[in-house]
Amino acid sequence: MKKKVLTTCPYCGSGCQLYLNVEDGKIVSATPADGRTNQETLCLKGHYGWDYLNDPQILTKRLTKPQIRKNGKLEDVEWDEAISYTAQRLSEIKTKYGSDSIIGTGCARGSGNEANYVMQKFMRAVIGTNNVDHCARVCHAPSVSGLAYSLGSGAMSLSIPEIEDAKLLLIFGYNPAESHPIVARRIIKAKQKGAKIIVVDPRITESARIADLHLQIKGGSNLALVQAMANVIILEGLVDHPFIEDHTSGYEEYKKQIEKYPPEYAQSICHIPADTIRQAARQYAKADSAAILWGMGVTQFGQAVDVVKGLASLALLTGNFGGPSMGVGPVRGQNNVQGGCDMGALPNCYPGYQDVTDDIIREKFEKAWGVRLSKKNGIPLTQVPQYVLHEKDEKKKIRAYYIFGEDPGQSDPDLNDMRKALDALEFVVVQDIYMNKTGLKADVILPATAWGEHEGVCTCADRGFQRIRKAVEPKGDLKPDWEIISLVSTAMGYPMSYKNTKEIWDEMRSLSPLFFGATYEKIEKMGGVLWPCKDESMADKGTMYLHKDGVFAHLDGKGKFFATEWRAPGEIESKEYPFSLSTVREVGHYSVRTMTGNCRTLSNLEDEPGWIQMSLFDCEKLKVKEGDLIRVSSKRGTTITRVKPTERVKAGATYMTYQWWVGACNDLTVPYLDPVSNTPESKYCAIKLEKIDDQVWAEKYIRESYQNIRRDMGIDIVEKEYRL
Ligand SMILES: Nc1nc2c(c(=O)[nH]1)N[C@H]1C(S)=C(S)[C@@H](COP(=O)(O)OP(=O)(O)OC[C@H]3O[C@@H](n4cnc5c(=O)[nH]c(N)nc54)[C@H](O)[C@@H]3O)O[C@H]1N2
Ligand SMILES: Nc1nc2c(c(=O)[nH]1)N[C@H]1C(S)=C(S)[C@@H](COP(=O)(O)OP(=O)(O)OC[C@H]3O[C@@H](n4cnc5c(=O)[nH]c(N)nc54)[C@H](O)[C@@H]3O)O[C@H]1N2
Ligand code: SF4
Ligand SMILES: [Mo]
Repeated sequence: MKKKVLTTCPYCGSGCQLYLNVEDGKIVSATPADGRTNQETLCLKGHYGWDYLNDPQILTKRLTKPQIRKNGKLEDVEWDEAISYTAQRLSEIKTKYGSDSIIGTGCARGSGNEANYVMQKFMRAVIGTNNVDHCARVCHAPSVSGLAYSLGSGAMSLSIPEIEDAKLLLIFGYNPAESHPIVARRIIKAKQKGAKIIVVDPRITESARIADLHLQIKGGSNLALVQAMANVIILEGLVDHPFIEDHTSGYEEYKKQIEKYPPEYAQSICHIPADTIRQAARQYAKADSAAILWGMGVTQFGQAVDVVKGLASLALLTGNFGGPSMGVGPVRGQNNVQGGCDMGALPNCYPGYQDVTDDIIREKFEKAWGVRLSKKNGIPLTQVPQYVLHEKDEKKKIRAYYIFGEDPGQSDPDLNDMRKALDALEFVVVQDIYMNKTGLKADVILPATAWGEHEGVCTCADRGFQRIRKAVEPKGDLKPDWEIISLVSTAMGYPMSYKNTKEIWDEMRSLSPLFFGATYEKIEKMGGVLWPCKDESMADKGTMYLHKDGVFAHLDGKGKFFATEWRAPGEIESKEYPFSLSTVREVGHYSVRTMTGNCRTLSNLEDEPGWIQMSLFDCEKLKVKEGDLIRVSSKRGTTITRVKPTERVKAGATYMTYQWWVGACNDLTVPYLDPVSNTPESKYCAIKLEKIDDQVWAEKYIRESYQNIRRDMGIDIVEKEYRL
C-alpha cells in the first residue's frame, strides 16, 4: 500500500509543505510540495528529517510507555496509573501550596496548536494559575513584547514570500542560511531582483557574503548601532515627515535621545567605522521599500527589548509600513513557536493575545470555561531556577513543573543551576516523544505521538496557519498530546472530552477574534491562512501584511518611537576569562537534537561533540588546529569541544553551536535576563580556552561521555554499535 500525505515540516518556522511518501505503513521519503513559502523546495532537514520516526536510537530513544519513578527508578506503568498518579500529585501540591506553586510549558514543536490551547486551558482553568510559558521565552519573547509596545502587534509585519520583492533587506543578527534555508532562498531571489542587502552580524555569514554592506559588529553592541543609524537619518533629513506626523507618537522625545548617538560615538562601541554606519543608514532610508529581518543576534541579549523597539523605530522613521515587502520581520524560529504564542502559552495572555489582567476578557474566558481565573500574570519559565532554588518566601516557591515538549535540561542557560532546580522540585512531569536530559529528572513520563503520527494545525513564522497530518501509526503505547492533558484534567475533576483536534480548534476560534475566521475548511481549501482572519466567510482570506495604510494595532492607531541608553552585556571578557562566547546554530541539526540526532543521514553529516569557531589568530596563539579537542570554561562550568579555525570570526570572539549534548554550551552560558522579556543572554558570556595536550585521553573521554549519555537514555549499547 502506497500513499502520499501532505503536511508541514516539523523543524523551523519557514513552514515548508512536503509530502511524506508512505509504503506499507512506513515512510520511505519526503518530497517537496508547492507550499506558499517553499514553492517545491526543501532544505536538508525537510528531506531527511523524518527518520526519527523509525527510532534508530543513535542519540536517544523513543518513549513507548508511560513511566513513574518508583524507589528512585523510572518504571513502565499503564496509562491509568500514570494519569491518576499525575493528577493526584498535582492536586496535592495545589492544595498544600496553592495554584501558583505549579508551572507548566507549552510546546513549540510537533504537538500543534490544539495541544497548546488545551495545555494553557488546563494550567489556567484546572491548576488555577497563569504560570504557563514556552520556549518563546528563550527566543523571540523580546520581539513579542518590544513590537507590542511599538506597533501593538508582536508578529512579522510582512509575509515570507514578500521578502523577495523588498528593495532593501537589513538582516540583523540573523543567519537564515543555517536557521531558515528556505527564507534564505527568498533573500537570494531579492538580490537577483536588484535588492540591496545590508547584514549586521559579528560573523561573516552566508548572507554577509552576498551583502552589499556587511557591518561586522562587536557582539553586544546592537543598540548603539541602531541609534547611530537613526541619528544619521534624522541629521541628514532622510526621515519620512508626513508618515511621522500622521502615524506615530513620541518623535520629539526620541529625537532628543538619538542626538546622543552620533556615528563617531557608536564606532567606539560597535567597532564599525562611522562612515560605514552613515552608508548603511543612507541606503536603508533611501530604499523604496525596506524590510528588517532579525533573529537571535537581537533577542538573546540582556538588552533585547530595547533593540527590538529601536529597529521598529527605524522603520517608523522612514515610513516603511503600510504596504507589501516592508516593515519588520522577527523571523520566528521553531515550526510552531508563533503558534505557542497564538494559543496563549504565555504568562500574560489567553489565546489570541488577550490580556489576562483585563476584567472583561477574563470574564469571557471564565464564562466559557466555567471557572474563576487568576487575575495576575504568571511567572516566565526562565525564572524557574530562581523560584525553586533562591526564593526566600516559602509561599512563593515553585514546587512542581509540568514540562510539555521542551528540554530545559539541555536548552536553558547555566545548566548546573537548572539541573539543581529540577532535582529540588517536588514533582516533575515530562511529556515528550523522546527520552531527553530533562526526562532523566522526571517523576512521571507521559509518552506522546510525534509529528507524522497525529493531526493538527501549526503557525509558521509569518502568521500562517497550516495543517500537519497523520502519515503513519505510532509504534508504542502512545497518545496525542491534547488527549494526555485532557485525561489529566478529567482525573483532576475538570472533564475534557474533546473527540478530535477540530473540536479544540473550533472552541479556540470562538474565543479568539483574531483567528475566528480561520476554519479547518478554509485552511484545507487555501493550503494555509495568515492571521488576522476574523470572518468565517471565504471572502476573508487572511492578512498578508500587517499595519495596512500605516494604521497600527494600538487604540490610537499610532506607532510609538523609543530610544534609551545602550548597556554592555552582563558578563564581559576579563583577565581570567579573556574570550567572548556566543552560541549559534548548526544547519543539519535542530535545537536539542532529540529528532535530528536520531535521523541517520543528518547525524552522519555531523555528530558529537560539536565545534567552537575561532579566529586563525587565536588558534595560532593557543597552538591548536582544526579538529583538536579543547577545554572551554566559564565561571559556571566547563566542557570539551573541537576547534574550528575560521576566517569568518574576529579575534577574541568564539562561537559554539548549541545542539550538542557532550560539548554542551549551556554548561557555560550565563542566566542574565532582559528585564522586560526575561530572555537569557545566550549570545554573550566570558570564557577561557585551554589546549589539551593529551589528545588520546580527550578522544577517549568524548567517546565515553557519549556512550554514558546513550546508556542513560536507555539505549542498549552492547547491541547498538558505537558510532563515532
Ligand atoms: N538548522 C537549524 N535551524 C534552526 C534551529 C536549529 O537549531 N537548527 N533553531 C530554530 C530556532 S529555535 C530559532 S530561534 C532560529 C534562530 O535563527 P537565528 O536567529 O538565525 O539564530 P542564531 O544562529 O542563534 O543567531 C543568529 C546570528 O546572530 C549573530 N550574533 C551573535 N551576536 C550578535 C550581536 O551582538 N549582534 C548581532 N547583530 N548579531 C549577533 C550570530 O553570529 C548569528 O549569525 O533558528 C531556527 N532554525
Ligand atoms: N546556548 C543557547 N541555548 C539556546 C539557544 C541558543 O541560541 N543558544 N536557543 C534557544 C531557543 S531560540 C530555543 S527556541 C530553545 C529550544 O529548546 P527546546 O524547546 O527545549 O528544544 P526542541 O529541540 O525544540 O524541543 C524540545 C522537546 O520537544 C520534544 N518534542 C518534539 N515534538 C514533540 C511533540 O509533538 N510532542 C511532545 N510532547 N514533545 C515533542 C523533543 O523531543 C524535545 O525533547 O533553545 C534555546 N536554547
Ligand atoms: S527550511 Fe525549515 S521548514 Fe523548510 S524544510 Fe528546512 S527545516 Fe523544514
Ligand atoms: Mo527559538
